[in-house]
Amino acid sequence: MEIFEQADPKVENLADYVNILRGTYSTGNAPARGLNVPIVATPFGFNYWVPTTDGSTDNTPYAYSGAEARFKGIKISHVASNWIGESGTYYFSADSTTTDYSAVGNAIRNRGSVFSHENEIAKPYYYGVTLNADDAAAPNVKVEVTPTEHAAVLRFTFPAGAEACNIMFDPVNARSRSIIEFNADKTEFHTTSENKANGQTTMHIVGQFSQAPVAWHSAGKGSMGMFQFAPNENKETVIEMKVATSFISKAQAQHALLMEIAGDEGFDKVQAKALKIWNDTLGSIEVVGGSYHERVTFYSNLYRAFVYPTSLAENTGTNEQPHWQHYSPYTGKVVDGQFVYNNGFWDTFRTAWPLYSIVAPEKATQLLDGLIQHYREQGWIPRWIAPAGTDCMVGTNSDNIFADALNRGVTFDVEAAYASALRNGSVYSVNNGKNSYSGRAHMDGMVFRGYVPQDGVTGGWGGSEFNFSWSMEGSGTDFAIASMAKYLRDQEGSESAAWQKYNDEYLYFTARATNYVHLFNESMGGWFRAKKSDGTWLQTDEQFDPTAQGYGYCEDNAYNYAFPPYDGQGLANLYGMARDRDGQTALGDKLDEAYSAVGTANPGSWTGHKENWEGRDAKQGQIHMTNQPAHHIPYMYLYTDRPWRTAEFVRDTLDRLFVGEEVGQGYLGDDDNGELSAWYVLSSMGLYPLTNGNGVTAIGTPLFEKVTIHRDDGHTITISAPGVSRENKYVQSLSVNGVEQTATYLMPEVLQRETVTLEFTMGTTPSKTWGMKGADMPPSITEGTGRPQLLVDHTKTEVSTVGGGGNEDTIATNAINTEKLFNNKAHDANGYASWDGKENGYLIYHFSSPIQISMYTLTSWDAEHSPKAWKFYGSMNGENWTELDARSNQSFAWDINPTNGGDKYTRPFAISEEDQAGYSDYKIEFENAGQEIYLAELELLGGEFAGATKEALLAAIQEVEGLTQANYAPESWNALQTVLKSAKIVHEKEAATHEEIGAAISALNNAVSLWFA
Ligand SMILES: [Ca+2]
Ligand SMILES: [Ca+2]
Ligand SMILES: [Ca+2]
Repeated sequence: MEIFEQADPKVENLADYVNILRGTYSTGNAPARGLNVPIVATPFGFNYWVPTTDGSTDNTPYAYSGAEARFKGIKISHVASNWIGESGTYYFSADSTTTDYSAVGNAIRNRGSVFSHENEIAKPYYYGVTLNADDAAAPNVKVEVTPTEHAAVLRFTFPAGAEACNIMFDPVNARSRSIIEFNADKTEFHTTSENKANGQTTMHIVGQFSQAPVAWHSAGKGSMGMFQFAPNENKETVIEMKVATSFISKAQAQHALLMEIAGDEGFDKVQAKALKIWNDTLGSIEVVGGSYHERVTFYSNLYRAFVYPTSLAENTGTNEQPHWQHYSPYTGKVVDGQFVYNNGFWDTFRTAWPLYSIVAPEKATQLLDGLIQHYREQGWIPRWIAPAGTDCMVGTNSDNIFADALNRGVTFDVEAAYASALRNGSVYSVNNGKNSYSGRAHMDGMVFRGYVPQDGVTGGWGGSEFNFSWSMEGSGTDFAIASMAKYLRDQEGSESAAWQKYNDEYLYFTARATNYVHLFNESMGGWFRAKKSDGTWLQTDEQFDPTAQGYGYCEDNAYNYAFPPYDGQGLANLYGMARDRDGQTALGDKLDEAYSAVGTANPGSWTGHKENWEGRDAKQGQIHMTNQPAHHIPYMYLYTDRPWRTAEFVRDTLDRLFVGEEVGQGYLGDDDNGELSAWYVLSSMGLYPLTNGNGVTAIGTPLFEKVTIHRDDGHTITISAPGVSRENKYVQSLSVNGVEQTATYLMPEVLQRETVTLEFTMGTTPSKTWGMKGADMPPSITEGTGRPQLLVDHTKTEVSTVGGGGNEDTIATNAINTEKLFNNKAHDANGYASWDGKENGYLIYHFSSPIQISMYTLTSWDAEHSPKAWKFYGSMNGENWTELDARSNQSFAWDINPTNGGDKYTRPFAISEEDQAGYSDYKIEFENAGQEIYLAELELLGGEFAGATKEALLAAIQEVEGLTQANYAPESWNALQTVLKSAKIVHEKEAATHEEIGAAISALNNAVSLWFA
């Protein structure tokens, strides 16, 4: 064995740090090391030009090693990911041995040439490989490609004396009517790809050769074949082929070729231009320090983050006066504007989009415009776009993308983006889960319960297996909507109608953002667990295993779903209550326990193994940095009494989990359209978009001595950390534009200044001051140390119409089918309450005991029959009414893509704080007599424990006292008695608050449902 030190290669161009083969040592269901496609393209380009070795799959076309690692050709590709698929494909390859043209029936993907990685150069702007001398098909032939946005040049170099000089072509999955047509002198050809998955249409391909082929052969119409060129006897034969594509027309492909590659420009000139584009793009972040490996990782990851999303826009104008148009995968028409795809937002919202906003806000404007275009064309932004929507993952995380970008100062069509987010959060549509795969699943009930139960609710992605995660993502995306609403409200003059609507939505979605609390179970030190529709837990403590995947958790387990990031203070408080200690300490302990737990790969109820294995291999206890649910977790230490632990686990991840690019690895899990890559780029700069949606940036630990971000709007952010190293990783102090701060976050406006300077002082031991004060923590929804404030509907599902008074909740109304207003369903067959409009419609809800209602919601049945004007009253006695709210000119319609009769739209209406009081009766009276009104649901929202009474507490106490000890295990019985004792103390306390009484009732109910014998 020989051990030697190799000097770092000298790198002149930033683009040459990039290794596009990182992450290609992967196949689908084995542990992945990136699961990446080697993409030669321009940044956020139109076509991918992909060296292909793996003929067995379209989705992961390059196998770094193994039996499939034989060169098949250069593929025009638009692959979204291994899991989503491919469209718009066409292969080109080389052959120097075929003179028997019957061999053209041998598809490229069944061929394959032997090559060595040593004879391969794989860069974003260039790929080239020289096939081995002993290869049977194309010995010593060199194949190269270099891209423009919509075109490329391929170069085939055949050695002197080659038997034949053939360029093979193969539409592979696109054969149906693909045919080669030539112009008169055979220097230009046109063909199509019919690989039209998921809304993609016919791709036109136009090619031009540097010399005319002497012949061409095809196995038949729409089949593979070859172009044949005359070989030189005594010198190399070099054939260049310029290729452009279009999803609009053949003429547009020709137009693109003319615009992007001048007639006299050959391969080398195009390559020089592509190199400059990538040098400029990667030069938006300059790093000083770090090892060669770290710079390769940094720039390779920056490339990876900047190669998605893909653009579908084509310039039908000129270079001087561009006119951007695209084929719409929704309408099938060619329309104006930008359009982007190849993105799954459950992945990319976390890091990739915030990275665009921080580094390239002007590019982000264009990308966001291309994303909003999905809403403009079909009224929804899908969860996964490839290019039309596809049904994958849980939650409408485009909401977070817009909220984060808005709060980071990026300019875009905020009204349309907000409408998209609001629709996701407010509307049950007949479209949910259908063709467009739009909106959130389970909207017919989640809005009213505050969570998606694990039983009796199916139909969203994952069946019912991931219902817990649908709830948790719902909470996080509601936080994003609230963040946007607040921003938009603050742009309005107060008292305007727009201000009032945004304010209602801000308050409502802020409350809904704390719905994660519904799933918090205080038992066993506190866990977020799946719940059933009757409010009990899916599993008893005995059944519950926090290492198990499935049981509601999407792609991960309870450990990795234990730390939702939007309300760190509230989260800490919950753990504090579960553990009877200070919240910051309790959350710190919880995180330490997760990081020090024994790593396992327990699939639980889930069928997949891949993410399990990857997570265990990360060797960070039960925390799985290999997959998205955990990506923010190391930063959650910023909400604890030990914020320095963030530096330890961020640094550990940067140091250990991005290695192996020398053998096609480089990641410890799927990169997922640049998301894991963007995690590395941001984290290595010491920045992280932890509370994703409000534009706040958390501070971790920088990796490089100096980083300079040259934003595309001309701003400059400089981050310096002199002497930083693996040992010297703890932040001691931070000065922001010369001002010292101990806060571990930056407010949104800080990174938007024209010049920003962050100067870190690093140390080898944790600082005693950095991040240690309560006020140093990133902002949270919850303030103080109490339980996060939930807003719940206080109406009962079973309510009689006897009318007025008594100990039961009752209603009085002139509507019919009023039970449909309280059944917690937006949509059920013929399921609406209606007023016939012969007189003003009204409904009085009488509570058995007074409750302070702070907001009410109305859910439309359809836009046409929704109410337009009404007044809302409260009363202490059912006789004297106080007006609490009045509305007019209201609408429940969507301007874009209204769904006839289908959309159930829940709108919140807040009661001003000074008007709120503990009323026993509430009345809504509509003012549009003469018009029929239909409503699907009505809610009266107040604090979680606003209705808690001592009578109810006494009933709960008596229920527990009536239980039989013999039915319980001794420890369950003892725990129950402890809760009972505390409840009795609250009951005897004269001045007990609603919150204390409610918490006692809730603890009793919880104990009874969990601790069965
Ligand atoms: Ca993943
Ligand atoms: Ca209903
Ligand atoms: Ca309800």
